[in-house]
Amino acid sequence: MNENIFKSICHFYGWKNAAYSSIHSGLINNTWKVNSDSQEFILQKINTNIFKRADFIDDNLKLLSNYFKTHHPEYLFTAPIENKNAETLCIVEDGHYRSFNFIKNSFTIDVVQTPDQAYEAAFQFGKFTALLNGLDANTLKITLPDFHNLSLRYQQFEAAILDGNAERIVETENDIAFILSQKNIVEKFEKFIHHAGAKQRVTHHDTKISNVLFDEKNKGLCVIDLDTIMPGYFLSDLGDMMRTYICPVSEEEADLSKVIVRKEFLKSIQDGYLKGMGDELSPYEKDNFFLSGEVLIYMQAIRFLADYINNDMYYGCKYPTHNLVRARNQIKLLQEYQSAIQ
Ligand code: GN1
Ligand code: MG
Repeated sequence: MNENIFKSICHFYGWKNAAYSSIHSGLINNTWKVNSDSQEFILQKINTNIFKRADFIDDNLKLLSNYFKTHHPEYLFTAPIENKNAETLCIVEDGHYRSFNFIKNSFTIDVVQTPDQAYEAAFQFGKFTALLNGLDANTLKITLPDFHNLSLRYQQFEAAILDGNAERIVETENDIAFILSQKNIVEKFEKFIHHAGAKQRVTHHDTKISNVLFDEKNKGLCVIDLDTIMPGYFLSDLGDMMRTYICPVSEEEADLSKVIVRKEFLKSIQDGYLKGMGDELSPYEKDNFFLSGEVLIYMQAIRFLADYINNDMYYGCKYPTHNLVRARNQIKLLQEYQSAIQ
């Protein structure tokens, strides 16, 4: 980060003697840990190429924070901190920043190693939605329109294979054919969302394991990374947990023989999520429990492959075939998942 920018941020928050170090996590926003007069903070720059309305994120977090304060004051909600003018969004020359108190003795993990961790995380995400069941989800602002709209993602993919990088389209012929062959998942998704038994609730939309804080006893504390909280279906949160907890390696893994499904983790996610959600899910939603993983893994495969074909405009890449590796990883995971839930 540029020193003058950091100075402006310190001025905004009133931080003295502050130093920062980068935290490499997440594909979209930049994150740092800040030490100021022996207090610790998390600082984040919002990627406004993707989140066009940083103010919507800020409004949502205020709404949620107030709701929790009134209805569940014991819940640890990691709202952005205020400066002395009660502002939570710090706008400086190069963009929008916000900061959070660092929760002492908490930690995050990048890969789920034990079924207990999967249980704890699933419980936390279920509990988060359940605690907010008295809040009308439609009062939240839409920070990313159509974020988990699989039909739209599919259409964007169709556009990519028409107009994208021609060489890459040829190179990924087999991957494209596989994605097209699975279009029935889009149909199942459409049927689901139009059914009276499917409900929109306050949904996190990014339930990967690094978005859960754990305490020293390895118990889940709360969920973080709250920018994509919007009205949504349970498919999103449960499905992204399936996508990211059941496999011993992450979406970055290029060795596809390592992309397998650990069935005992499926069970832990199921138990933790249902415990956290209490009586929330309808019988129809429960009947579609495992559709969640199919929809989310498929959507992520589509997004990575479309991004590769579109010359890595969204996710960026650290090496030329990075998004192709990610897409193939997710395609393999989808195949493994489909066999596991048979
Ligand atoms: C992005 O930035 P990060 O890692 O929290 C993406 C998610 C994807 C994820 C894949 C706003 O999340 O939808 O599942 O990458 N977030 C956005 O790693 O596109
Ligand atoms: Mg995120």
